[in-house]
Amino acid sequence: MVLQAAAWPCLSVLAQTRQEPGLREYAAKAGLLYGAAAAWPVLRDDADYAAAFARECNILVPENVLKMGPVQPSPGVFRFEPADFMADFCRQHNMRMRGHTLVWHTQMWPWFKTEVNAGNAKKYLEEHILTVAGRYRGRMHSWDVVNEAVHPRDGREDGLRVTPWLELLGPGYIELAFRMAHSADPDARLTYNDYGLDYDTPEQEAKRRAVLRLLRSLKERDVPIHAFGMQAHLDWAAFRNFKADILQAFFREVASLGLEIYITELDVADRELPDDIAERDEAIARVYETYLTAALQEPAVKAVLTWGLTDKYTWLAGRQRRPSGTPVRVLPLDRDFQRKPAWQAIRRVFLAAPPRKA
Ligand code: 9MR
Repeated sequence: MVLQAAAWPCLSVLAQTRQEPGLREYAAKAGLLYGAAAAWPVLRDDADYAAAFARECNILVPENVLKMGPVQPSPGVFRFEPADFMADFCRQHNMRMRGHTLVWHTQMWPWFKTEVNAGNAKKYLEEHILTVAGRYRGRMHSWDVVNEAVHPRDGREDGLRVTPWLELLGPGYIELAFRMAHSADPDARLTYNDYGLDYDTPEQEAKRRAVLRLLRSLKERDVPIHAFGMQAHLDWAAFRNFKADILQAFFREVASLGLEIYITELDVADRELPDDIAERDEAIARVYETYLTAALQEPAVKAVLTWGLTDKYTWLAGRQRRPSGTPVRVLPLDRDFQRKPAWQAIRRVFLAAPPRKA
């Protein structure tokens, strides 16, 4: 029988799958979870994308659909269909799910400014958390309860970011959110998640200190918090400021508080790299490998998630557009779902990682 040309791409994906297990298997062997942020409605509508998730990931996090605005577009009206779809997808493909995120100052309720005030903010926040975390009770591996609440540049002594929540409820909104999330889903590992903590610069050092101070104060008050989420949005050019021992010392301090650590939003911006694809892919892969090798020396690191799986769908396409206009190449799979040097780099790191208990 002569195969039609159109059948070949399909066969090559099949061959690739047969030959080489997905990252989820390499991660599992090391006692780790590997996964990625999933876009909606792409996961429902793009079968190749869905197949790539099933093949590569044993944990998935919705990129946007569980944030405050998307999930509660009007007061008391919740839109769960996209996240429900993802939860079913996870169950079908034997993967865990993370929730992102119950409290953030971005992608807020569109009705926030007209409805919420100092008198009702606590009630709205509590109801939101109880409803959203309650919906997935028992089904979430972990929840980003509060996202990006630290920002020393805002000038507060405690390093907290000045957000509408802080202004309406004071710094106690963080503790309140964790307590509500715990009562809504006692099995989920409750996580504080933040960015801008990767490099050896004075600004990031100040932020690391402020994050540690927040985590310590939550633990001291017996707040139910179980993990710290290190977003790890990296950038090839900025990576010259990376020092493995600084990262490891920070992780040691976080772990000494009894917290697990998840790498939650890893990607590597390629804006300042030349267009040549082989050169660019190698440079990006080196950043993945260097960063993850350092991170996984810390036994408290239990999960690695990239912020997207394929260059076809990544927030960096809009946010870090390349000067020449060529498409970004920042994630483990290319736009045709083929594995890139970054994928190989992650595989090597998982193979070499000191084994840990899952
Ligand atoms: O990837 C997300 C993008 O689609 C949204 O437009 C954006 C809104 O601010 O949020 C992006 O995800 C962010 C995540 O929720 C929190 N950490 C930073 C991520 C990248 O901006």
